[in-house]
Amino acid sequence: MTADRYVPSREDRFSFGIWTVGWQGTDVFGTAIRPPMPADRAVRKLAELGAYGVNFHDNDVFDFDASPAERDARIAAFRKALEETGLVVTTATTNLFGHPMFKDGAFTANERDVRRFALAKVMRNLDLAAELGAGVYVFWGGREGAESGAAKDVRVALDRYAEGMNVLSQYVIDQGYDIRFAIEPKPNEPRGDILLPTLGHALAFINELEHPEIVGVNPEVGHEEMAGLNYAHAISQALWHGKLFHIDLNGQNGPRYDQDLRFGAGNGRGAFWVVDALLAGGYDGPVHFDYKPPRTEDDEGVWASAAACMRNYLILREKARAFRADPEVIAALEAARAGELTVSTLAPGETWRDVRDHTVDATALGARGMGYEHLDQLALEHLYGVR
Ligand SMILES: [Mn+2]
Repeated sequence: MTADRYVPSREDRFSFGIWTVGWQGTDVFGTAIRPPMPADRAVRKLAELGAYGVNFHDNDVFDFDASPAERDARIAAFRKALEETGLVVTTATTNLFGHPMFKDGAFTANERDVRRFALAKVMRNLDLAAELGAGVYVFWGGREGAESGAAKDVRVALDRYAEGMNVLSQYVIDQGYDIRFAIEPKPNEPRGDILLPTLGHALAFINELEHPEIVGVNPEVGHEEMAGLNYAHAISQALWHGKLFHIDLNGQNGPRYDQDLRFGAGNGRGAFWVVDALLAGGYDGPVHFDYKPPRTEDDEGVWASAAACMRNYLILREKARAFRADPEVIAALEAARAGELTVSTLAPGETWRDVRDHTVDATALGARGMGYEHLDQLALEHLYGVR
């Protein structure tokens, strides 16, 4: 049976947000269709399926208004499940979007008290994240944005956003925590327009921070594809900047609402190039899934979809490796002069003076095809399973 090749192991470093399998299915048009899932149950089930780690929001583990005793009890149960299963906490984050107080954002809320409380909430969960061994702390600012033009001065809001990130960077440094931050861009939903809407916006913003060295990005497949962008290109650029601290893999069918399909569903061809880009780029963080089991699924369907995320990654990894090893692909890449791109445009020691008067046979260059259709067809045939 070929199926055995796609069974995940801890070495594959697959991780899930607790909120993914724990999503109760509440959406804009309907109420919850699945019961709440305690974080410790999610940990145990994910461990059974072959996952390596988890990511959590503070309020995935305990409620926003939990008493100190309730908070301690829920954290203890979570920690016990981690210890008993050997699953690690790779990543943590803060829920700065669920409570009504965050309706106008957290770090960029017009109301100063909301901003000050948001910083406190993050610091408190950073302590827990450090205690549980998380190496990355994600910032998804889904409520940082606006629906109307006059609601928020974007330049001032970015001042406050940067201020928040700077205060929290200083906190991590002063506490001696071995934690790096990862900003997760998203163009819209829940806000009409979210600040830092794409990977490019986030990378530029990071350069303006006081401690850019500890801040990177956590791009999500669906969030880039909602904006019509190419996720494989996004993560490749993040790797180029040395900023791909974390990834959120899932599935999306083009520009529409955030679908959060299981990885490999939706844009399957895009998913193939995502895995290829991760393998080529040497990404060494957790292979993290941030998806939502659709509302059509019961508990069994939840675990089937979680298992499918990992299985699809392993299938695509095998296909990407086979594609790169295929002698016909290697020949097609050569025919497309793909390797020539690695040769610098100027030779060592040359300056603009050496190319200022460079001449070419423009007609011959213009007439020469690149052979990309043949190359892409080979990729599709690997993906379609006929090679
Ligand atoms: Mn999403």
